[in-house]
Amino acid sequence: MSQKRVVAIHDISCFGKCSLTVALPIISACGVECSVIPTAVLSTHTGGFTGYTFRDLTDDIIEVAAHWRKEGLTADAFYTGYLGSAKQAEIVKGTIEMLRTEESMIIVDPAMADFGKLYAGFDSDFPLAMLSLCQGADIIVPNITEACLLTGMEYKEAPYSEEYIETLIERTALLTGADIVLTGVCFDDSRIGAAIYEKGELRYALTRKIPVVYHGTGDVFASAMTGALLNDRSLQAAVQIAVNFTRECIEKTLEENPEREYGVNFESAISDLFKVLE
Ligand code: PXL
Repeated sequence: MSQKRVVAIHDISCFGKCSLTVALPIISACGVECSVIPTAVLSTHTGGFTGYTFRDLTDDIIEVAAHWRKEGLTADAFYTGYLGSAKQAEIVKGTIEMLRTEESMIIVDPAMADFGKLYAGFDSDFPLAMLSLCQGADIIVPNITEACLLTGMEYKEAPYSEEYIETLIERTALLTGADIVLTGVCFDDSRIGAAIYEKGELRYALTRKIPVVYHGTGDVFASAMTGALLNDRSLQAAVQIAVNFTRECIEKTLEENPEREYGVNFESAISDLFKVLE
């Protein structure tokens, strides 16, 4: 079997582990080639830092895609994350349509918000552009806030009722036509994880809850899930692998107690991810 390839389309945050600096090592550790299309370069991520630089790379995306097309380069999966603007989301949608094959899997993490709020720097028109990108995806990986922004449903804080999660995930599925992996699902103080809505069926992949919040865990989760999917795991199995791996990264971080703005210590857990997929 030939090696699989993912094209990861995210920003580079030069400091603070998230987006491409997380997707590249994690997908590589899964034995999958990770080509990249950087969407922007920031000096740090935007959560917990102020005064960060932001260089938009929208024009480069168009040139990279044009060159790849000429060379006939494609991939088994396209995996998008943080995008710099509504216009860029539209261009990324066109780029994927141009480069994909019929078999390519499209995974969209609509990384734009958390804790009930859009990330700094996004305008209120951004969720609509992200919705359009999600509508071309096979699988989307929103957190609760992002699913609320996509559907217009009211954001609530955890713990959730099963009814709230079911309604939110069903509406997200109906609106996007994609399979949904909803993260940050938690019904009580002891467990947390993801809800999976696949071909009309709802399931859960939960683990024990560590009562801390770290930046970048959404990217760790979605990257591990992508790596597991390209290792031919079912969606349910890939999500459970990613849930367990994310919890392990949080545990390693907590043990060493570094500054939370820097992201989680996925490096200490990555060999376990590798072993699970062997
Ligand atoms: O982890 C998502 C993410 C990615 N990239 C940048 C971010 C964030 C979240 O805040 O700021 C630049």
